[in-house]
Order: sequence, then structure tokens, then C-alpha cells
Amino acid sequence: MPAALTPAAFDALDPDAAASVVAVWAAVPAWIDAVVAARPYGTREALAAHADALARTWTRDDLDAALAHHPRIGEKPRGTGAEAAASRSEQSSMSAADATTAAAIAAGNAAYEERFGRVFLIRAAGRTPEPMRAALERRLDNDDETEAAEALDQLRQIALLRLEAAIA
Ligand code: 2AL
Repeated sequence: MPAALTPAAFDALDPDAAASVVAVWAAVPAWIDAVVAARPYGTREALAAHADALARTWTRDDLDAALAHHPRIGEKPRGTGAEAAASRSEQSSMSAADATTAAAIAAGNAAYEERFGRVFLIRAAGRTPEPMRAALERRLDNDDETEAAEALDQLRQIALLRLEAAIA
């Protein structure tokens, strides 16, 4: 991953450069613009608090937009960009998954996509494969509204962790 920026350096970036940084956290266009436009923040805490508050207003359309950028759990993120690097790091515990758990997650991913029409999303950092499998199987029983809210909350958690890794 690129070296972390200080809050002052983030505040001083030109808007396009700042938007490229924020886009890695979550590919939600209106959120990216709003996070960039509210600079300067001065501190990482102020930036994180504002980004978090705005992320709590995300809609299902935002979820669909952002999900195009998240590889499936258990699918090795390809590419050299910052998003792929973040996904690889977040999903690193999957390299130690046993074959049964890996197969159950692959089957669960397929069932989830059939049921909800989008990729299953979970904040993978800090989770080992087995709890991710359990969450996937539990969430398959959610109704559409409950599941969209859970997925949006996971997307928000991923964005905040990426922000905290990117800003010193
Ligand atoms: C991911 C990912 O790439 N990073 C993460 O925390 N979750 N993907 C996913 N489908 O949940």
C-alpha cells in the first residue's frame, strides 16, 4: 500500500488527487465528492468522523456502485492498484482457510448472488474464515432490507479501516 498521508497533506491535495485517494476507501461517487469538498479537516479524527457520518446515509444504489470494486471473499484480488492491495491485505486470513471452509464460502457466495443479485460483502480485516462462513450462511436468511443494511454497514466499516490505514 502507498505510504500514509498526513492529514495536512491530504487537506492540501488538489481535488482530483484527493478524490483518487478517497475512491479507494469506497467507490461511492457522491460520498467521494462530499468527503473531498469538506476539507480541510486538520486531524485524522475529524476526517474519519465526517466520512463516517456521511457513510451512514448511503443507499442501496451506493452499495451497488461500490460493490463492483470488491472481489468475492476467497477470490484472490487481481491487479496492482491500491484497491486490490487493500483487498489482499483484508482477506489475508483466507490463505489459511481449510478446504471445507473455503468450499462452503464459495458455495455461499454463489447462493448469495443468486438470492440478492450482488456480491456478498463483509469486512474481512480482523476476521478468520470460519466466522465469515457463519456470517454468510446467517445473512442468506435475511430479508432484502435487512441484508442491504448489513452490507452497507460492512461497506462503511471497510471504508473507515482503509481511511485509517491511508491517513497517518
Ligand atoms: C472484501 C474485500 O475485498 N475486503 C473486505 O474486507 N471484504 N470483499 C468482500 N466481498 O467482502
